[in-house]
Amino acid sequence: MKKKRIAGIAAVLAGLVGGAGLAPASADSGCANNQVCFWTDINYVGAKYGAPYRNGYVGWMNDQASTFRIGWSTSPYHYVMFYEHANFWGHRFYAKEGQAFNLTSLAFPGGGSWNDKISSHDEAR
Ligand SMILES: [Ca+2]
Repeated sequence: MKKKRIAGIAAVLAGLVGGAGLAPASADSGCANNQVCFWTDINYVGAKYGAPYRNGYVGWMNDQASTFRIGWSTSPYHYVMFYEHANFWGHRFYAKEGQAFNLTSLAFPGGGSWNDKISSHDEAR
């Protein structure tokens, strides 16, 4: 029951920020300019979340992201720094516009992967 409710909220939010609507998740692997996009499962599957490069808290996507893609930048900032905790704190890594990763493939300091860990992200040069 709880799972169902969360999925419903996710779909509404995805529609608001990314225009994802109710299209099949696997058909929506893109990310708009100046946005960072996350999916709850690897390979762009599951619920999608999008936000501007600078985002102090990823909201309902907190500790749930398994894939990300960085949309192209139209500002002087062409990189995104991802953080373990909210408000740009904790372990971090950066990636460039246009890049996409399965977070299960990205090593986390001290062991494991970055899967289900990202809580905030910020623009960088
Ligand atoms: Ca986290």
